[in-house]
Amino acid sequence: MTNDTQSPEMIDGFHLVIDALKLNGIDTIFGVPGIPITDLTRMAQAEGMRVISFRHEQHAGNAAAAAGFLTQKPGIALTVSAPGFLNGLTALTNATTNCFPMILISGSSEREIVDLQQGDYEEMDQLAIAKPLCKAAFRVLHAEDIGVGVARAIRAALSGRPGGVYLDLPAKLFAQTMEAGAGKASLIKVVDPAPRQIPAPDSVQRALDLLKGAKRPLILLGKGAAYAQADADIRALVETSGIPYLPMSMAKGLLPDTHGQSASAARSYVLAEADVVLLVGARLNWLLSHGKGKTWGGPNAATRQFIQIDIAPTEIDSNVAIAAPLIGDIGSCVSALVAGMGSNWAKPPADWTGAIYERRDKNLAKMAATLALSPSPMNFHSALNVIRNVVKARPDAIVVNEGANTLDFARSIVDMYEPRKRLDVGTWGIMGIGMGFSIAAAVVTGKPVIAIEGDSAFGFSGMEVETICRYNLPVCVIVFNNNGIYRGIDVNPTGGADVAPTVFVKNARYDKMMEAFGGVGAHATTPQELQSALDEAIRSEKPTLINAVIDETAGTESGRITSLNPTSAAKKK
Ligand code: ADP
Ligand code: TPW
Ligand code: MG
Repeated sequence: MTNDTQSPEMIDGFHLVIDALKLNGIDTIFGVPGIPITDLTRMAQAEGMRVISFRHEQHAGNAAAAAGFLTQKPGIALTVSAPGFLNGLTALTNATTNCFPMILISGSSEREIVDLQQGDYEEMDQLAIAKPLCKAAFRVLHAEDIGVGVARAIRAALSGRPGGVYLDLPAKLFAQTMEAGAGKASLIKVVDPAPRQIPAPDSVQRALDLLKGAKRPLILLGKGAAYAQADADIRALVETSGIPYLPMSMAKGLLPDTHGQSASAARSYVLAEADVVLLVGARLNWLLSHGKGKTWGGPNAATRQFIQIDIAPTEIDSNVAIAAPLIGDIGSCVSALVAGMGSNWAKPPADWTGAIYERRDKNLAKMAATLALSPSPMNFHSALNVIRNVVKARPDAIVVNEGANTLDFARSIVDMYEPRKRLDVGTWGIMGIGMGFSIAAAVVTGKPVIAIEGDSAFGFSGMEVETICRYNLPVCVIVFNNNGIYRGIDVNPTGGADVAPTVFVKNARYDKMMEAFGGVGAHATTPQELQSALDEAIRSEKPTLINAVIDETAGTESGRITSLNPTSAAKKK
């Protein structure tokens, strides 16, 4: 005999967080357990969420960011207080820099103790630290506010320019209880978190007028265009206008890199020569030489005009004057342009397109000749040629790419055929995204992942190969092993026992790391060996790491951005 039926059913903070996420269609958490969120990970799994546990929070954070980019839903990273939070913060800030939506949920210590700085377990004023480093930051103190907190975090991450949001959940919150019915009623299902933003008609007309008068127009597609999932509109824009286009690295594949209007292999020519440039979800930051200087020289340097499509109005004029800003979401802006072009839009002058495609085809022929060579040891080209062919045969595979030479060569050699299949170092050129991005790509798409990793780059997240094995993910990591950062040949000028700062242990066997956790390791010294190991990885979908031995002399300092290294003007006497 009990009176249970009379006592109201209760719900705790743990379950309110889980229910709030689930209510909003969020089904995966990337994190590292510990006080105070261990039970949150257990309960989330028990409630049917996918909980992917990492070895370090930075990689969980990177996974959340990549999941956000791929799905247009904020990826969720979950960390413990102070050190776990800080470990995740780099990823949150990187996501914000890349305009990827994610939410870093971190447990935190007791406010009363933290604020009086009385030395709590893992004490830190996390909200204050996160605030300047992400798009928005919130803290929830009462169980009945969890619904609002999660809703605000989702809306902040997704609306306007997407970005990273910090959600601070103090330990005490999880244990709080409230009546279950009231708890359920307090949750919010976010309606239309990324509303369409229709561009003003006069801004569309201004852009069309400018394009119409162009003699040497160019379209530049950025990763904002890839994120927007307006693939058909973008294709229509390119093909209706007939304008040559250049994809930024993560916009590769929006149209296949083999598309007739691609100007990728004539990049320096088109940037220097274009008279009207239409930017679609691409910022004029360092990756585009700030829209000025030698890269953008040529005869039209003084008169070149830019049209910029972006959802963030304050992006406009950030580096150079934008003659025709088009503010809105990419789908709405691009479809408005296409509608305005009508059915008999005049294609750009043939002397312009002809000159581009002639240069491009010449450069592609030159590259084909280089790719056909098979030097021993392998160089970047001969190894990447293998991957290039595999991706051509499996265009649905996702390519993750980091390093310096390994990044720059892969970006230009490995053609992409489908949208959002390439994930890389992004706006910061950050090392360490490799395994986190790979894990997220495999988890959210179920497709095979090929991670093309410099040996240094791989080291930043290498321990996560255990995570890849634990979840049996179809990830094939290819370490471009040239014994170091950029090259393996630097020597200590003093003749001392320490090696030079840029070189690693010679002839390291990264493949053994994967074998240690039950995955497949392969050691490849020729394109044939690389080919058969990669083919087998794609076929079997088993976690695989291929140690690809690359000529240690083949790379250059900082890959293609050597010029960003400061050089001293001081003369040695
Ligand atoms: P890339 O590095 O490829 O050049 P950036 O990250 O510099 O690209 O630029 C992406 C831009 O896309 C950002 O300015 C961002 O505000 C914008 N953006 C992101 N999503 C959308 C969207 N749905 N509609 C319009 N602009 C968007
Ligand atoms: C978080 C600086 C840029 S590229 C790179 C480093 C350390 C590694 C290049 O060597 P790798 O590639 O990967 O072996 P390769 O083919 O040229 O030999 N810390 C962070 N981010 C960056 N960008 C760096 C350091 C860097
Ligand atoms: Mg290297």
